[in-house]
Amino acid sequence: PHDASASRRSYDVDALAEEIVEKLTYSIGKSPARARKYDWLRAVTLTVRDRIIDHWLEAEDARAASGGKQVAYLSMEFLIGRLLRDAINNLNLTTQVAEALKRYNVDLDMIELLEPDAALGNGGLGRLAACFMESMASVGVPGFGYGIRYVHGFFRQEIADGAQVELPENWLLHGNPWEFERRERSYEIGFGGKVTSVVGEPGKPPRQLWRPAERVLAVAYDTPIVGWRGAHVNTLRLWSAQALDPILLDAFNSGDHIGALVESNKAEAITRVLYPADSHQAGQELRLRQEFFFSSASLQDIIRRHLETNESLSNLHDKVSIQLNDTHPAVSVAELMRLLVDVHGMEWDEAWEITRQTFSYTNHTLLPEALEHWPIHLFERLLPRQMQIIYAINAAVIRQAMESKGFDGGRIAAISLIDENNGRRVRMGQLAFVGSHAVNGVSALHTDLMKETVFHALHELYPDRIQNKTNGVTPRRWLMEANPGLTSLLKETIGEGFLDDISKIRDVERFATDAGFRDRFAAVKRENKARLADVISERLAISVDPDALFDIQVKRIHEYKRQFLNIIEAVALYDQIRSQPATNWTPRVKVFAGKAAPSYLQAKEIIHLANDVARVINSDPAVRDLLKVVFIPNYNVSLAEIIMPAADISEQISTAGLEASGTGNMKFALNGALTIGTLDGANVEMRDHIGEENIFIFGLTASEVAQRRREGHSGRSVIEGLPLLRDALHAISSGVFSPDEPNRYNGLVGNLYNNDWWMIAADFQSYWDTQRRADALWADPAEWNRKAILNTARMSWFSSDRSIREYAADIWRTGTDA
Ligand code: 26Y
Repeated sequence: PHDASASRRSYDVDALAEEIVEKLTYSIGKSPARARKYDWLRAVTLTVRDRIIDHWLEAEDARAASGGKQVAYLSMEFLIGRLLRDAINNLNLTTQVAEALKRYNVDLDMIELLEPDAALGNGGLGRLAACFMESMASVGVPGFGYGIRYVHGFFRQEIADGAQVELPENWLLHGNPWEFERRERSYEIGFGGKVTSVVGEPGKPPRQLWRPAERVLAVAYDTPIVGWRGAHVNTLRLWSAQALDPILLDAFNSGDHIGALVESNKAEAITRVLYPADSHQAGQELRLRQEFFFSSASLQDIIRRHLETNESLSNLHDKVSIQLNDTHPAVSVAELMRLLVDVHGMEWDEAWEITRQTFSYTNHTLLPEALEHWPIHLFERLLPRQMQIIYAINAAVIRQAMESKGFDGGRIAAISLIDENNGRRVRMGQLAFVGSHAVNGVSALHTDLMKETVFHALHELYPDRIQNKTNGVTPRRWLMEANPGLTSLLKETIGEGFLDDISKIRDVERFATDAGFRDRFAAVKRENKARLADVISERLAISVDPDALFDIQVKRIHEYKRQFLNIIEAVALYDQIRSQPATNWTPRVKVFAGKAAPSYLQAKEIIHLANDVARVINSDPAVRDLLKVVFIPNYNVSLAEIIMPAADISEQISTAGLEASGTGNMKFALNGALTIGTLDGANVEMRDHIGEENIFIFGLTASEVAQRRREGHSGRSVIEGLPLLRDALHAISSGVFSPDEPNRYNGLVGNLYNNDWWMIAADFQSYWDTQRRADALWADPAEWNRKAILNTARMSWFSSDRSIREYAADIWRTGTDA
């Protein structure tokens, strides 16, 4: 491993202390005596940043000199969270910075908490992009992340009278010390207008020229991403939209003061706010503008950088690999073709070959409602030349399918880039697929299902294109930084090797039967639970007992993730505790957190129900603290860092076949929680690694779900045969938890009777039984802790370092350090 001392700036405490005050004085203009805590945060950030910059510039030089291949990771979302602790940890500076600050009576932990959470993403997909950026820098894959610099990230959630309220998020309010504006990296992005044919050289086809009606400027903001031990620094380049003319002076001078600003407002609207939906395509024009804006800017930047050191674009695919994070940047396929053919004069066939060799595409969902498709008329109006190119690609693909594989009728319709059934739409999944040399799913099960469902026909046409790349999470943020207690215990027990090579964490397996170690492991967990209990007490004024079983479900709220199933189980348990007070119930705290898309009404009802149920159960003296239900508002990366280490049970209970992978499941298990889950997404592979005796699996499998749906399953007969479930549902729908509006949950409950699309009724008994098995295990702490330790010991494969090495070897064909 590289050593951070290669840096020009000193790492010793005296130097750090001196420099922090220097920043305070000359960059912020405050004396230590007058500095407020935010000033200290800024001063520390700038001091740490300098140490990253040294490595950053070295990495840039090395990269330019080597002329090696780079990765461009294109993603609409980067859910990075706070950066200071991550940077300090990866530079191995934690003790020194804390020590330096102590000289001024400033507490590093307190300062770190002041940093705003960069929430430029919705959930799993955005957080995965952030873990991947960190892992690329840690394993030595030279790469750029390309995305959007949203002024407002994911909304802040408050709960008022039990219901979700969305408030604007403002992470840039106090400025962002991590970013560098790069005015020289600006590109024009067009929208609308016309395409004209220009007669070319003799013997050559006419060239198409796009004359956009509107143009905006994309300006780059760079954030350095430092890897473990400072070995590498990569760049996260986020684009901000600006008007070419900040003000229309003619309009202003003639008295139209508002009109003078219309264009700049319209331009800047593109990067103003993150769309908060992760499961339903809204189909709005602004979203398509965002997608094209950052795709085109990134491609123009990639081309410009390429031409700085290469003579032509004919070797582009040897020098850069572009990963499309879902279909959000899929318009890039058409835009790269336009740039190569129209702007740089390349022949179509060569351009197509280079395009396909350059792109690869990751699919993150099979849910039909989340697949992107754009109405032709909208696409054509906004991106007329790209639409022509898509038609041309489509014609070529269809011709090839007919000639080489004899496709006709249904299979042509299935592979077509144009959906003819729903008012003619461009299918972004098909575009990304045909424009890529590799297409991947994010868990083994998900990849298999991709081949069988959405991409069945395309898989038949291109049988070698789909491959699996199971997700992972970075152990730096999700173990070392989130769980310093466990990290110290591991260091003392198995040495420090696992910090550089997480697979060595397996060495702790042999301590699972060591009673002394088990007690220390349990003590760390208890401390982490006490920390979460403090947060719950501060934010909600609810007291929970750190010795109770902490049963936690945190993730976006969605019907398929089945928070409803979990809540019904809580209600049934409540019912049982009341009716059988003499039973030896396991004290449990059920914790929920997560945001609903603002327009997703059922998801919002589920949040409301969780809060209603919590209020009633927590205030019922008959429960005697045997059950508490807590909904913690405003789930984000920083809250997750507190929650993951504090769980005894991790709820991963999606309807089988619908959760592409999950990554929260990995964070929990790495921190020693036992999973209760379905055979869905990466849970399947987690079971294989952890051992089926150390994970609680329940419920229908993906193929059983598909079968039930084919048979027209409905919940009614199931519910009527299960009094426990029936009574719980009756309580919910009769207003026990919503006396102010007794019918509030009629719709939610009615859906289970009439349809049960998400198999909540179908899986209830199995879920209930499995929870009671967990209760029984809890009664044997030695055994529980043994299994928890085995979870931590056996999760290393789910490191994003492993995922990135697989991408690098099989898709990008770039090197890594190790
Ligand atoms: C098109 C728009 C509505 C949209 C926006 C965001 C559609 C989807 C998304 C985000 C999807 C997402 O976060 N998917 C999750 O990706 C994770 C990383 O691969 C998976 O672990 C997780 O199972 C999947 O739901």
